[in-house]
Amino acid sequence: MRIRTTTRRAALGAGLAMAGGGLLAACSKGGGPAAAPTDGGYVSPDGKEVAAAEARRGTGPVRQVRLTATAARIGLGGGRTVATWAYGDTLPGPEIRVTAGDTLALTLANHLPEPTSVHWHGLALRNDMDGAPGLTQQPVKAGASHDYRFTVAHPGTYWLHPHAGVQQDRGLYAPLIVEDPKEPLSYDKEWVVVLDDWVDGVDGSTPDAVLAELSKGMGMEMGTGMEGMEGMHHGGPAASGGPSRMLMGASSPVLGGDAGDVAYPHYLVNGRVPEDPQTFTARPGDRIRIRLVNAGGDTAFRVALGEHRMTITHTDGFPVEHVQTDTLLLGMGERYDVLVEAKDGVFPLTALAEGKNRSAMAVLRTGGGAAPGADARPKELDATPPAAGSLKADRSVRLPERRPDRTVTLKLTGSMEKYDWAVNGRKYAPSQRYDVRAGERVRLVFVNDTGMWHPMHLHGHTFALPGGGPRKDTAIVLPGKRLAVDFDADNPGLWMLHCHNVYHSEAGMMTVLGYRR
Ligand SMILES: [Cu+2]
Repeated sequence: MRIRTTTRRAALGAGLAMAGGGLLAACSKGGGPAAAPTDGGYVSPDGKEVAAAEARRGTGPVRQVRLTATAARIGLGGGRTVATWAYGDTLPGPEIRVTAGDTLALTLANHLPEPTSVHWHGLALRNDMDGAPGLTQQPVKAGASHDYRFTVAHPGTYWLHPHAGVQQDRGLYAPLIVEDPKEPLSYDKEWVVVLDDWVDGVDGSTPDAVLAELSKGMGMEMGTGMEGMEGMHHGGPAASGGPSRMLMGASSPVLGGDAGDVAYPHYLVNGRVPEDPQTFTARPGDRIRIRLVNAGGDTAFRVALGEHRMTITHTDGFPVEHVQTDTLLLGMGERYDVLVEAKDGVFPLTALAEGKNRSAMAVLRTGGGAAPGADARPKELDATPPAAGSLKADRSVRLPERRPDRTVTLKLTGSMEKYDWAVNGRKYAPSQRYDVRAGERVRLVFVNDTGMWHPMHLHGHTFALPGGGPRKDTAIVLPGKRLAVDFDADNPGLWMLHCHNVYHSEAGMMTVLGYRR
């Protein structure tokens, strides 16, 4: 696959994207609407094609929201507090809830010491509101604010986070729930459950220090025989700040081997450690819709609710044919909605950090009894979670059969040893383009040439897994495997396509789909 490179660079060229403050000083203004180069024959994020696609979505009632990204001291429960960056002073950030068809008008105030943005994970929205600095907008500079305004087309469970460096692995994330004006499910209660792996502000660690440590690669440490030992930490200190967080030997059969790169000190459900969990109360017999979001940086979570079966109703916001399961696996960025019928008692909702032998927990309480311990491991976790590809899209959202007009092959490359994660051997540059044209049926073929799993995420579209499979925006690609997904190119612009392991994407496993004009 050929990569087109623009020959000229606009004010925000390849070298400036996602760079630090020194380079950003070269930008005339932060948060302005125009961003990417318009030469090279590609639809511009603020081009007329993007405006036309937005006009087709219509306009609904305007929902005004203000969000502040700021340094904050956050309690994780159990007396633990951390200095981090968050949306306001809560973790997760404040839930945003709108109805499909609404216009969301959100003003982001950046009180962080560095540039940021908001990306609306999973939304098929207008390209210039997608929040990819250096591609679809200027970075929102420290002290500046930025107005996002767009029509929210599809109901479902989504979330938001920055698309700048490894900021997402701090506390900068929040759920975005889009209600369906014609909701077909009936339920008594709804529980939004956001999962996270936590390192920021613990013993001096930051995600940036973790990235610096990982970026040095395992180098000489390879081949010492340590990689076979479960949960073994790398011996050396981090590049700057905190102890080593490199994880070696974390292994999971359902992830095809190596489970992750980072040994996090905490795993959280709705911002709390399992020793001091959130308790969700309901009555016995209540039907509860649980909306699960994996906001982690480097952790797949295996989730079960003790003594309950779950009925899977949606993944990545889109409905599926209902399937009962004991347990679920969520890669980073993935969402699942399930229905449960609450039994009488007190039950752990456990999120096992897959392959890392640690867990997060919340509690469902419908009756008396002692709360489960922090290390509760419901037996339902022992079941094999269904692969997303085994689910079927609900008929209402099934992608019609059609021969692809274009196939884009994306070889996932790199290794832990060199920490050189990339797509087709090329580290991310904002000038990269994989061409598509509006109106095409496009097939993306992910070929995982690495020894690790990668949750691959496409912005602005919800693709379909093969054989009438579920509609998703984030799909796990196992090591050594190939996954073909199809979508209709109906949302013009420049769209990020990347691994949702925040350390892999930041190392370079990220590229751009560009609509040709
Ligand atoms: Cu990856």
